[in-house]
Amino acid sequence: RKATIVGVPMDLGADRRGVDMGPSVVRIAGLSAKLTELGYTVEDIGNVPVALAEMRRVTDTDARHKYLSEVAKSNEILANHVEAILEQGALPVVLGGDHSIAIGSVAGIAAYYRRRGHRIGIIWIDAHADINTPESSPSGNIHGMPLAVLLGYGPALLTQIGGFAPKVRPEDCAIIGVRQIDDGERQLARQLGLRVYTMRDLDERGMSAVMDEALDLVTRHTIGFHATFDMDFVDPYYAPGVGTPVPGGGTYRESHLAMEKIHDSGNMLSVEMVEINAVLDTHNRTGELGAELLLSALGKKIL
Ligand code: DIR
Ligand code: MN
Ligand code: MN
Ligand code: MN
Repeated sequence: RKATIVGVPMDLGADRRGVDMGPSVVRIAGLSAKLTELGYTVEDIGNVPVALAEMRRVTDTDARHKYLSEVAKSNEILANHVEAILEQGALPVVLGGDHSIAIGSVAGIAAYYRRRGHRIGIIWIDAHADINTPESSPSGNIHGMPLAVLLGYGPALLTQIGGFAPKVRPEDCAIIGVRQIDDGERQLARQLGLRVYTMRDLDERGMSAVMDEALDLVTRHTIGFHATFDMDFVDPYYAPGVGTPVPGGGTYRESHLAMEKIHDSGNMLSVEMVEINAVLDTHNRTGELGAELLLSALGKKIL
């Protein structure tokens, strides 16, 4: 088993700075060594280049999609890396950065499998639905838009990365943990018939049953799925280091269970950890949790 780590120090997709240190804090938590212990042959290819907000001479060109060209550029590079990792027979482990980087990760995975005649699915674990468009977004932050982009909605500069759109079909996606959603997102989710499992679903049915259903859904018509984990899914009590904390989130144990079930499904094609904000963390608590959760998704077991 080969796993290749790629970091994306991206914080242009969100308002609060500090998620650009996400790749570092997960590395510092010992991800690579722990994966080796698990039996993986690990390679770390470093970070994708990302522009700094401070590099901009002109102030924002369009407040509806802030830093669009910079976000697009890094995601194109990321997509190429992820595709190359798959071509080498390794499992991509992507470290964010804000959630806008899912655009590049999924573009790479979708391109690789599309060439081989397969559809891919997505398991999206998040307090938010991330299906805003520049028109519906109250913030103009691209980290609130990546799932819409992957479904084919949004600026062509993003939807057309890799030269094709959409990257996924709504019926092949499941969002888990939602507790904050904007009006436009609610509308689009309804219109597309997207499977959105809210915190209420988790409360009433439990993480285990919800994951069973979600995993079945995203693998029904696909070769497998990309797992993307926004750290703000986890309750701020366990994960204080996130840019947009929302109360009432998943527990430490629910979070691990989700990742363990993702592993046990045997259909995970790639995995991604995003939105860890080092500046807002207490010591490296959230960074360490990020590394641990990735390890669960990659097969770490108690027994
Ligand atoms: C909000 C927040 N829906 C937005 N989104 C966040 O700005 O579009 N996503 N925080 O992780
Ligand atoms: Mn997100
Ligand atoms: Mn979120
Ligand atoms: Mn986000």
